[in-house]
Amino acid sequence: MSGYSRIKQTGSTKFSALRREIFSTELSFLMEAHNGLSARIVEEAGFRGLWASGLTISASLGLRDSNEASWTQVLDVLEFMTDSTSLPMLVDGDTGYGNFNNVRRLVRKLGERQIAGVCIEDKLFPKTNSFIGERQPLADIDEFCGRIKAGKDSQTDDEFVLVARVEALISGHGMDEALHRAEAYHAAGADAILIHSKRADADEILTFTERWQGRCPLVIVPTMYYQTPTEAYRKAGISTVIWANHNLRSAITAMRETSRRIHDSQSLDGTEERVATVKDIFHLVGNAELAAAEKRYLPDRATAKAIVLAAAGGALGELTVDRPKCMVDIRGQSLLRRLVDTLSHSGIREIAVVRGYRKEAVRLAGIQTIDNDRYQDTGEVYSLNCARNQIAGETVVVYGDVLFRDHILDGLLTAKGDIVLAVDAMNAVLKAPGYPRDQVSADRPFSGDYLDDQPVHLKEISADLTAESRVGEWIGLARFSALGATWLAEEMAALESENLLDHADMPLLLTRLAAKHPVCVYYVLGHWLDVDTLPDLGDALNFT
Ligand code: SPV
Ligand code: MG
Repeated sequence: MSGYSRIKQTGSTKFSALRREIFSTELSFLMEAHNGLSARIVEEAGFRGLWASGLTISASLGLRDSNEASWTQVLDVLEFMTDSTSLPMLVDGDTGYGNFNNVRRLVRKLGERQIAGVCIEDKLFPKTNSFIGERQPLADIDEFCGRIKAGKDSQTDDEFVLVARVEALISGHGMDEALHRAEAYHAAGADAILIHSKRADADEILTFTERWQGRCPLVIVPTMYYQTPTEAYRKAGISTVIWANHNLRSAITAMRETSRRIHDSQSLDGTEERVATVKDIFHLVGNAELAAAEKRYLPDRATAKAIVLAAAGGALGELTVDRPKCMVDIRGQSLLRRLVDTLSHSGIREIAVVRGYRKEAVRLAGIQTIDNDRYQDTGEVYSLNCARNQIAGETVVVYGDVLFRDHILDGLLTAKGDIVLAVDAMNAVLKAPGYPRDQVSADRPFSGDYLDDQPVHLKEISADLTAESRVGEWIGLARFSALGATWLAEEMAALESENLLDHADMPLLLTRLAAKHPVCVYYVLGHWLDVDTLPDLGDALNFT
């Protein structure tokens, strides 16, 4: 009985996909969505098209279906929706937000976003929902035909679908007026007619369909006559059914129940198994794609992990009575928190902190803790050995009481070598009285020459080097490649077999490594500090 030609579409754009649904010989279904997430859920359920409902988009913004949201605010929501699915979308364009001129701009902007079609209704701006009140005024037929023509003339794609919605039955103007209007809208260029009804049965819709005689596809919204079997629409030759608001309505029911239960029980018990999992959210928004993209685009060094040595007691008097040095507060943040932030900025997410003294005070989101319960009679290497299960793959080892600028770690992570130590070559440091214990001697001093990129190799770290042999101070930060990490583990095993593990310090360990393997020096000039004394703490306060 259909008079319009039911074209076989072969294109693969969203425009052609919606046109295919509207013009196909089968009954099609468009399911309501009101944001990106619900659009995804509609696609997941197997629907082939979306209805971007004016009522539910407004309601999800906490607004009435009365054009309270501006059309560009709606457009923003539509963009999220279309970006989050591959489905074509028929947009509820209400009255077109004004006259022909507003419709032109709306259709152009939808087309630019690959939004496949719009439905405009023959009422007046600002619109009122069809199910509110009686005898809402209708647009003048010729004026509305102008909106349709302007819309069709503005489409950016030949297959864009413009549906004209006839409100004559809803407004009590009768069947003849509805048919007369539909005919005029079809003649003005509408691709399809949405014939709306608010009766509890489908009688007037089926009568209209019979009298329409298939001049162009018919779209219906059976919200009020929901008990009619779908088969009746199929038999009548209706093109498309819109399930107009049921995702939002089901979400309201579920959210109300959940809020009430949690409010009343002051607990999540009994709720967890009734709601979607957090994992489900990750799945719906496509976290797997992001993880794959990270592998493709982020540098490999993002996988390095860090071991922070923070087991020793502090020597900062009052400040370290109830906590180790790394947890001393510096302008509202502990030293450890600042160190962890610096590590994270360089892409290091897996951070193990070896704690001992006042271990209960070492608490921080994003770290794993490892205990050295013998911290009182063991040294740094023993602590490091407590984390031996973490020493595999690229590993950064750092003292828990140092602070350094991001660029030092970034440079260390990209420096060549399987074991690389950050060494401060500042003259002032070299000449300081009471020169610190981690003095470094190497095969070449810092040259400062732009063209000098020859590797520098560690000879020794010790508290006791001659002024001539010192090239700098190890800042307490070292990087081991996967291979370097195996050398490190081997050397700790060697110390253990020689009964030296308990009391060895990092300078001894690194010096022994340098005797067997290349240990590279990465020179830095200041921009770091360690906190050993109260004056150091004063410096740290200024290190923002
Ligand atoms: C909508 O979903 O916003 C509609 C359909 O326009 S109805 O609410 O039935 O008018
Ligand atoms: Mg609407």
